[in-house]
This record gives sequence, C-alpha cells and structure tokens, in this order.
Amino acid sequence: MIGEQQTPRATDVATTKLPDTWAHTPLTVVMPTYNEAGNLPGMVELLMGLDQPGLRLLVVDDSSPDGTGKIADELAEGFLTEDGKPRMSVLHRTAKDGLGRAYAAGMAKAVEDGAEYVLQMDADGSHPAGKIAEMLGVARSTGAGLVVGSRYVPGGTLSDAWGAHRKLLSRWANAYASTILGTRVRDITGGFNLWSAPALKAIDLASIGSAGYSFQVEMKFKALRRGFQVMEVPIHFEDRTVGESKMNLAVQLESIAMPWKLRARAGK
Ligand SMILES: Nc1nc2c(ncn2[C@@H]2O[C@H](COP(=O)(O)OP(=O)(O)O)[C@@H](O)[C@H]2O)c(=O)[nH]1
Ligand SMILES: [Mg+2]
Repeated sequence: MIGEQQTPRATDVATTKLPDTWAHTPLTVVMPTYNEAGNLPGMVELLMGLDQPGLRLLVVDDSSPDGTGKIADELAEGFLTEDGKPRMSVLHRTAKDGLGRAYAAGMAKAVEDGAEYVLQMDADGSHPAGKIAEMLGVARSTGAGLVVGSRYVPGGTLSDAWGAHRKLLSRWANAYASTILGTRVRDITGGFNLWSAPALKAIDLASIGSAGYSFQVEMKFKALRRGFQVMEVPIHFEDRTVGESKMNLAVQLESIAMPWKLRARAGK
C-alpha cells in the first residue's frame, strides 16, 4: 500500500471467480492519465493484484506536468509475467490531447499487441476493478462485442458524494445522447467498458472524431451500428477522492454536439 491518502477505494470486491483458461485471456486495461500521480500507484496495485494472469495494463500519459508518466515507468519495472515479459507498459504522448484521443491511441496499440479484449478504465478510482472478471465472463459467455460497466441498469449505483443535482445532470446527459441516437444502452456515456478485439477492429479507431468525453458515446453508437451485441453489467461508480477532474467547457460542448453529428452521418 502506498498510504491511505493515495489509495483509491476498491469500490467493489471481486465476486466472480473465472475458470482458469478464462482468467488467462489476453486482456489489456487501457488507462489514460493526466496529473494522476496521487492515484496511479494504488490503481496499479489493485489491478496487478487481481486473480487474472492474462491481464496487462497500458497507461496512456499525455506528458502530465505532475510526473505521472515517470511514476508509471517506474511502476512498470516491478510487474513481469511468469516468463519475464512486462505486464505493464506506458504510452507517452507529447501533449494533452483529450481523453478520447488518448483512449483511441491506447486501444489501437493494445489490439496491435495481441489483446483479445480491451478494458477502458479511468485512473481516478471511479471504476470498480473488482468487476472486470464478471465483465470478461459475460463477454466470453455471450460473445458480446461490448460489455458496459453500467451505472443505470438495476443494481448500478452512483457515489453518495454526488448530490441530487449532479445525479440528475448525469442521468439527463445520458438520456440526451441515447434519445438523439435512438439507442437502448442504459449507460451510453459511461467510461468503464470492455471491448472484444473484433469489435474494435470493425469500429476502426482511427476514424473516431471525438477528442474528449463524447468518445464514449461515439464508440458505443458505432458498435451498435456494426451489429455487435452489447451487454450491461451493474457497477457502483465512485467519486474521485484525489486529484482534479479534467472536465471543461470545450469537452461539454463537444458532448452536446456529437450525438447530432453522429445521427446526421448515420442518415437517421
Ligand atoms: N492522457 C490523457 N488522459 C486524460 C485526459 N483528460 C482526462 N484524462 C484521464 O481520463 C480519466 C477521466 O478523467 P476525469 O478527469 O476523471 O473525468 P471525470 O471523471 O469526467 O471528471 C482520468 O484518468 C484522467 O486522468 C487527456 O487529455 N489525456
Ligand atoms: Mg473521473
């Protein structure tokens, strides 16, 4: 443990025990970071401690001024597979370029390097690592191209730290995007998602237009359009306790415009 303050809460314990062959599934967690020095060590410890020998971690850092990239490099040296290969690696990018672009670059690299599944996960402790096994189990048993860690299916919950106003805003943003796009995914704006490699190849990450948070909506819409099955697994979403949110006006405006753009392009 790195110390109480720096350790994100493990908001959920792993309740799913995967069969051994499934636990060895090549799955890469892609984690974008910008100024997450206080969160990253705890996140890495949490992920590397899971009972999933097939799990790898790829951190995508946009030259964080607080040195997150260097911390990631140092941490990566400490985690090797049974045959001495790295379990954790870092993709360094030169400038802050948006969460969407960081995810797109990292997910493309993960697939290129042989991942059969790619999990998107934020570095701020919001997403429950203990749910990864269940999401992988659902993907493998149903053949779904996408498994959404969902706040808005029965059993899904939001942090108590969120007031009524923020909860309502999140619900509203979610309803806004899915109504415009005519989708039935309950958590279309959520950022804790497991993708199969074939789904990511079909979506073509290079064609993604979103720089910021609308990445989540664009990706899910494109998966549905290409006919992939989408499943949702309930999660508890925790509020960040360390560091600051990177949400700003530009990404909010992009999120308002993107559903309309996607709808127009789809000819709906
Ligand atoms: N590499 C990179 N990561 C980012 C960028 N913007 C946000 N992130 C990361 O994306 C994740 C989600 O961002 P966060 O600020 O928590 O968004 P919020 O949960 O909506 O407030 C965190 O791990 C951030 O460090 C960016 O421009 N580049
Ligand atoms: Mg966050």
